[in-house]
Parts: sequence; structure tokens; C-alpha cells
Amino acid sequence: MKRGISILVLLLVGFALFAGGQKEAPKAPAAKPAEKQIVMRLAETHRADYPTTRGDMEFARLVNERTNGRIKIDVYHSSQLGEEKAVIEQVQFGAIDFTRVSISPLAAFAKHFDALQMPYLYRDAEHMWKVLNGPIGEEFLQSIEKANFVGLCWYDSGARNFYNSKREIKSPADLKGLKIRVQQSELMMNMVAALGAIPTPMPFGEVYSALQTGVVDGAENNWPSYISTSHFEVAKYYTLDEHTRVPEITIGSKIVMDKLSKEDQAIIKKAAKDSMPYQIAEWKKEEKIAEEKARKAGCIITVLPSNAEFQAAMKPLYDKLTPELQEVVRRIREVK
Ligand code: GTR
Repeated sequence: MKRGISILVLLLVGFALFAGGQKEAPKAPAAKPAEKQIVMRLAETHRADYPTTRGDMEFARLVNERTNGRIKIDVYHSSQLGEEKAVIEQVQFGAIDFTRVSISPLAAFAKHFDALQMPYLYRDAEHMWKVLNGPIGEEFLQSIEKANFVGLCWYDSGARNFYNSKREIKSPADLKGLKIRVQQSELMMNMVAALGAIPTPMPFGEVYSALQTGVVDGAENNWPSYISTSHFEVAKYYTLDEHTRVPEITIGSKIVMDKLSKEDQAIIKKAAKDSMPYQIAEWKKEEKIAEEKARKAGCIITVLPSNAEFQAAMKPLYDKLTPELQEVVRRIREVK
């Protein structure tokens, strides 16, 4: 009996030790659910090596770096996701997350953007950058929330000039009767009509063959676009009239952005702005390289002694603006 009790005691002590030991054992840390990577798409019309695309890549790189790879932005260049107008529509309803576009087609969705792209509005590039980097630029970025976009940043696009396959343009009279491709923008159609030419709006990607087959006689764009699209091969007369400076803009889909945390929204907004100096520097380099290429290719480049005649022809466009937009124009002109 005694023996029986001592065995029982031993068993109990053993169990107590075992149970106690169990209690002491370090707990394995609760497995943290792996953070899901967010993959987003940015649509760009230009080729991979164009300065706006380089800016897009820098924006994507900064977002990736600042979220430790948690947010990845894939840049779809060369219009892989469609032409600008169609892409803007898709960003508006959340099917594409971001796009970098010219504000010309954007103005079809937010009419007041016309005030930022009026012909001969800015004295020079420096004036435009003062406006875009100041309160007016910020107001415009914020203003497109109403149209379901988030305005992120501005990129450089230099000045636009006329070019054509027919003749040298020395004054508006030389443009008379020429069919000129414009961006899908009412303002740009009116501008070309005011100069006596026939405006033909069409997507960027269709312009080369339209020039080649004579559907249009000319178009208008900055040096880098004139070269990157090979338009210079089929329209060799290029006139430095610098009729517009049309800023480039990167926008996000409001529907998509609203689903992100406030912190992620802030990271994206800051990364876009921080990509600007890089894009602007790349732009300056590319402008020179493109101009050089056009000269080497034998393009006929017309330098105007003055663009006064072109400027005068644009007056009716200013008169047509609503009083609100005329006020914005006045404020822009006041920026010194
Ligand atoms: C370029 C601009 C493009 C596109 C194009 C056009 O200068 O960078 O986004 O708008 O002009 O003429 O369609």
C-alpha cells in the first residue's frame, strides 16, 4: 500500500513538473499575415525612352522605394493601354490607376484647363513654371477631384510649333487651307481655324500615317515629339512659332486612390512631385538632342523674326473664354 502511494506521489509530481514545464515553454510568435503587394498601372502614350516616360518611371521607382516594394506601379508606355482620350476615360472610372497626359485632351473632361493652355499665354518656360509651381498650379491639381481625378504633378513639354509637308510657314497666311492635325481638344481646333487652316483632331498614334498618306498636311508639336514619332520624315517644314506651352500632367483615379490608406495616398502624391525635377532635366536634354536630329536630317526650320501676327490671330480665342477663365488668365499673366 505504501509503495502504491509513493508511486502515485511520483506520478503526481511528474505530472506537475510536466505541466509546469509546458507553461514555461516560450510561446511561438503569432504568424503576421504577409503584406499584400499592391500592383498599379500607369498609362503613357510615349515610347519607353521619351522624357515623360522617364519621369513616370522615376515616380514608380520612388513609390516602390518608399513603400519597401509594397506598392508597385507598372508603366505601360507606347499607348499600350490606349490613346490619351480613351485612357483618361478609364482613369475616370477606375479601370486604369494613373496616366500621364497632355492637358489638351484632359480639358474635354475639365474645361477650365483651357485657361492653362491658351496660345501665347506664358512669356516663357520660366513664367509657366512659376504658375504651375505656385498657388494657381496647386488649385488646378486640386480642381479635378470633381471630375474624379487626383491631380499629382506637372511635367515639361516645351513649346509647340507647326510643321507640314507642303511649304515653309512664315506667317499665318501660309497656313491657309492646310489640313492640320490637332489634339482632341476644342480649343486647339479653334486655334488652328483662327489661323486660317483646317483643324483635324485625331489621336497621336494615327498622325504619322495621316501625314504620310496626305489625310493631313501638317501637325504641331514640340521637338522631342516631332522626332520620336518620325513625323520629321514626312513633314519637313518646321516653323518656330511657339504658339503654345501645354503642360503635361500626371493624374490618378480618385476611385482607386480613395481605397488606399491616407499614408499611401501621401506617399504617392509626394513621389509624383519629387519626380518632377528629374523629368524637367531630362526634357531639357532631349529638346536639344531632338532639335539637332531634325537639323541633321535636313528639315527646313523657319525662325520667325516675330510671332506678332500669330499672336494677334489668337485674340478671338481669349474673347471667347468665360469670365471665370478670363480671370484665371489675368492672374496667370500677373505672375512675375
Ligand atoms: C505630346 C504630348 C502627348 C500627346 C501628343 C499629341 O507633346 O506629350 O501627351 O498629347 O503631344 O499631340 O497628341
